[in-house]
Amino acid sequence: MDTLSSVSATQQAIDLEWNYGAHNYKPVPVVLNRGEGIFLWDVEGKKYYDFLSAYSAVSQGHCHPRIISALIEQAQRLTLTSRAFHTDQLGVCEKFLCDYFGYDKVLMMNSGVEGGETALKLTRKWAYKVKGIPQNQAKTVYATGNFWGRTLAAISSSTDPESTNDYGPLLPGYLLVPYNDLNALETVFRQDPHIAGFMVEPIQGEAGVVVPDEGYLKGVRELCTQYNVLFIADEVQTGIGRTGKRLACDHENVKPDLLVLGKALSGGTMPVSAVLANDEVMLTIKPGEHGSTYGGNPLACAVTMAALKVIEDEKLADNAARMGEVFRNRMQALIEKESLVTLVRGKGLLNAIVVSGHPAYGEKTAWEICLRLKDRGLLCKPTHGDKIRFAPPLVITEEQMHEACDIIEQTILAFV
Ligand code: IF1
Repeated sequence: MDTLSSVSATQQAIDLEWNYGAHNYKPVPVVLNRGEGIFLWDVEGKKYYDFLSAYSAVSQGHCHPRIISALIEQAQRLTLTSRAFHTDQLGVCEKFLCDYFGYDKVLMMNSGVEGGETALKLTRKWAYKVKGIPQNQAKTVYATGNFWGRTLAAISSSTDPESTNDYGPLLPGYLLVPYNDLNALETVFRQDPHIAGFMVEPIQGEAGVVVPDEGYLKGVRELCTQYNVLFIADEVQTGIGRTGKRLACDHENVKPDLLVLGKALSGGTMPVSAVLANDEVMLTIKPGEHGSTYGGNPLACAVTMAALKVIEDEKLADNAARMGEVFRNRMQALIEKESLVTLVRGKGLLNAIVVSGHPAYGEKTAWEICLRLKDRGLLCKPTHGDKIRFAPPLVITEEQMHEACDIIEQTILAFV
């Protein structure tokens, strides 16, 4: 056994995780201990561009001063009471969210998947109490390639064996249609009168930043209205400025019946999620029929309001739109240099490149590229084999974007 002094701080930390933590992740081998804005530092003091933003949860930048001061101020006063009692923060935050996104009411939860589960439960309640679907016959539709979390309800709609293998039996009452296919969606709506809702990501994140055709979201809205099916937009990853608009649905001016938010809702401080809907849907859940110990806690409310004010005051959606253009243009130039990059796609600062397999690395090429990017000071992670997602905090400047793209370009062109 090496003495601790001969093992780097990085390796020590990695060994501790390996020896005492579940092996449910394969992280990039870097150990981080500080974040500020778009930058992260590791335990060896090395600085990195963060091009993952904790999967779009740190859109306002690491440790944003306004959000952190809201966190500290509230944490020194009151953090949690449970919903057994009222607090001075919840109603203020609920009104803020409803005014900001334009809905009658909001139900606050914690993780993004709890937001999805809450939307599913609201949809079932609405199915039986409003639409009049017979008890236990309500169905919800999802798109192939969907990802909305790791609970059994979430993986029950998954088409990724890695998410579902050995976790059966899965939840019944689910139907799948191909993503970005309005004909398939209408067919299933027409064939089955017991459909209560269609939950869909406006851009599929985990599937590799799959952007649907222009008009897809508008078509979903029209079909859901026509067939009296709730349009549930999972904007946990695409929402809150990430795609260059307040919500990804805003690119087509469509308003979902249920809006699911998470991640950047709290600016990367703590898990906060929310489902927004109008009264016909939201009031189908009565007292005692749903909830969570930490749901809508005063600390979550304080950071949520600060996090959204930062998005608005710093015009981060507009910046995401502009910096996303810069990024995609730089990647397009790489494609034209006949490099390993075969495709770039995305909206705002939710982008991905597709890389061809290098003879020496095959399907591990994307992973190897990420390791070399790390060595050159940029952190990102592949998704589904040959795609690398690039999603920096929305506060990135044009100069920083070019610096980061220089690193990506040098790494790709030097990849032999
Ligand atoms: C992990 C993926 C991204 C999400 C959408 C709901 C949730 C997520 C569109 C649930 C969460 C996270 C989960 C996280 C990695 C990350 C992820 F790679 F897993 F798929 F972003 F694409 N809807 N996505 O993307 O939110 O319960 O996690 O708060 O599981 O490692 P959550």
